[in-house]
Amino acid sequence: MPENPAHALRNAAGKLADKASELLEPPIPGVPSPETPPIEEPTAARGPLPPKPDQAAPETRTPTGAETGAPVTAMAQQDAYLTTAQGVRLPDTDHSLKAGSRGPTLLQDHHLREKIMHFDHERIPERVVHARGSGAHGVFEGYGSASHLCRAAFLGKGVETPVFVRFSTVLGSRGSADTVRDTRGFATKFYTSEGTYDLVGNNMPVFFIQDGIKFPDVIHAGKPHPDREIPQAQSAHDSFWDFVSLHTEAQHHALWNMSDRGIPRSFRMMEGFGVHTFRLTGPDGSTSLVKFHWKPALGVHSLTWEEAQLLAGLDPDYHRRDLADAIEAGAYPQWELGVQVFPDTPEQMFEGIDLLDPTKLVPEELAPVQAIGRMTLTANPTNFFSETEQVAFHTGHLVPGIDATDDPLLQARNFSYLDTQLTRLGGPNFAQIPINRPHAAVNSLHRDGFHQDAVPGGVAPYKPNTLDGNNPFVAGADEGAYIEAPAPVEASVRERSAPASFDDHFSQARLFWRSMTPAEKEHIVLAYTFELGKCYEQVVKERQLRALANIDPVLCQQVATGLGLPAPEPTETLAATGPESSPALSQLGGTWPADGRMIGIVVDPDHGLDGVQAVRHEILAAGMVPLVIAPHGGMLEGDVAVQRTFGTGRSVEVDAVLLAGAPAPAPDAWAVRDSKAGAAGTTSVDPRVVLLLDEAHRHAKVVGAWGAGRDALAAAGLPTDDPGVVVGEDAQTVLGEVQQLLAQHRVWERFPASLGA
Ligand code: HDE
Repeated sequence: MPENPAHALRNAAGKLADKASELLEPPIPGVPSPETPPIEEPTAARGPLPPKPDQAAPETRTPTGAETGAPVTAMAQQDAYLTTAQGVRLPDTDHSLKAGSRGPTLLQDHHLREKIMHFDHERIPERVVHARGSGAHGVFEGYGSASHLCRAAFLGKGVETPVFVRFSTVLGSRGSADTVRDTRGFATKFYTSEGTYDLVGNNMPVFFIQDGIKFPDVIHAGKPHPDREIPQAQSAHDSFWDFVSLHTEAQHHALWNMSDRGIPRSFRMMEGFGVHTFRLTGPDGSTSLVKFHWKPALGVHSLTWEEAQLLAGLDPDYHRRDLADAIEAGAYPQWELGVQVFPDTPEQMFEGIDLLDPTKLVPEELAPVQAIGRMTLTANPTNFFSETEQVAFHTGHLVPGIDATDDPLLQARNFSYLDTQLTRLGGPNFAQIPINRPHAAVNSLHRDGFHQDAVPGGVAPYKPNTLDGNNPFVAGADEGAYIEAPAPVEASVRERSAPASFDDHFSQARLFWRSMTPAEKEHIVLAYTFELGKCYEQVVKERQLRALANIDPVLCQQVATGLGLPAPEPTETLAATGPESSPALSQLGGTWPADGRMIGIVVDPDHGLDGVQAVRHEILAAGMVPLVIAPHGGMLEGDVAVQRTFGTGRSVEVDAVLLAGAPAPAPDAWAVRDSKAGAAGTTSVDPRVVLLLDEAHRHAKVVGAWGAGRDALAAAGLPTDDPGVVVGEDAQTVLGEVQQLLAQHRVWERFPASLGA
């Protein structure tokens, strides 16, 4: 694992920590500035502050990919003084130029004009889908295990390739909440030595449609209703369910969205999938078909639906913050890239599954995922707009050895992703924006256009030529040329149709349902009942119930009961192709590292901080983040900073709760001030602590208590012998047990299920 530059730099510079105690432990993530700011406005001129140690920026390459050797700060602000965009120093930026201090503003005020002109044009169109996203820099290291399958250099053993990753939701606008129920985008840009490769995937292995021509339909159905423009960032509305109940090939993906996969705990805890089948070419020219998988080192984990809804209000940036904080704290997220490999046969089928149908997955039990490399995200962007907003992915950004297949959805994507950048990034030169610049030499014959950053030489931007010495030359395979795999195309006629193998819309949805554990099934029932319950039209609900009947009678019956409607009979044979179930589709049953998890510590400063300081150190040392929750803000004994008060904190922000005391109701524990306080005065412990414990328990989180903390448990009525409630004599022992339980993500025994396995 690479050294955490955040910690190294901070300790070396000694700038951040202005207290000796902070030097002894990693800092709490979320620091806004690389220096502790003074209380008064600084007046002595000095240069721009350096980026924060956890941040990286695009490499300083020329628009045509050459290394410049300049520091990344060369692309940021220069000099100590405020200037115009032309570099002219300015004496004042607070007053416009007026005819007298009370007179009208003068048209000649060049600074006012330029400042407001630029501000007026700060926005670019948000992405039509995946508008809400978060990015990070990292590195990919090839294992070499795919080198016989694929000649791409970046998959070679030990080859390290810089990457930029953008995670996203699909439906919401740029400012929408992170924790909505939706598919998540998982797009990776590999800056390889042979040109840029983009793997533009999702956190679900299947898609709503089999042909790209339906994409505007499914997105129009999922986006807010065009008349009132509600609801934002969700599928719980009539038009979405109207569409998917009519267009039943969408049922499999819709079921994934209704599962816990639709509400991830963290971007760091999501799988990624390339969805389509791709064709790889090996060094000997042989080809194979593959599906790409990203496997997270931390396992796949989700929020509960109630947590997701509360967080959408309490911390709409929950996933963005989690990713940035984890990287800042040195808990670098990691994934293994893997492939399922299939023979490249003329029919492009595997075990009866059509590999060109993006509504189908191949169960891992039939084709295991073989690891081919590892990605580690090591740095946050320096500037959101320049990097996360301006990054432009494209399924057609391929490198030698990786090729598209005839999946009709992928074919349409190969048109779309270039097209969209023309309006989003303002022209055809978006590859020259720093975050999009290749790390391989560029010598195209493209010229001019909006935002041309390169200065092309020569007089002959055409081929063949003699005036520029015939440069650039075409390459052969030996010189690294991208050569399409010569895949045969079946003799056929032009027609608007789909193959018969695309007609099966239910068998894999059924496979997914059957592969869920009882707790996961319960969550799916709740999700459908919630979403359909939000629909206005009864016919939409009835039609969707018909689709559920074709997936599973129990699922259909449970949702119908919740909606107060009769459960219809299936119209299709309830058969699953392939295995009865695929255990790999379930999220439960393993143990995983708890890196970057938030541990809430409830303290009672009036009665001493029993073991709190030591436990904070241990949590930080274990790569997790302590969150001290106290009756009031400020610094407590031993320089323990309060991060949340009972008034400002909420259980959903933490993965586990530690009770280091049993604080009495604080002075603000009045319903009129903080309605969370409810009926204050009914317990000896602050009612917000009782609520926090009630919620944490309800969401099957681990709760630990020692010393007086045990009284808080009693006040909340939590039995000490309940699963996942840890009681001990001292903080260390309790933390140890809590950490072990956290490895399963939740205390699943606390979710008894009514549905059988
Ligand atoms: Fe996309 N998709 N998509 N998509 N998609 C975009 O490209 C599109 C599809 C995915 O973080 C857009 O630059 C069409 C499947 C991700 O910047 C746009 C079709 C999958 C991202 C576009 C699909 C995806 C996008 C919007 C059907 C999963 C975010 C802005 C033919 C395998 C990338 C942009 C980022 C973004 C079109 C289907 C994933 C409009 C027409 C299937 C992760 O070009």
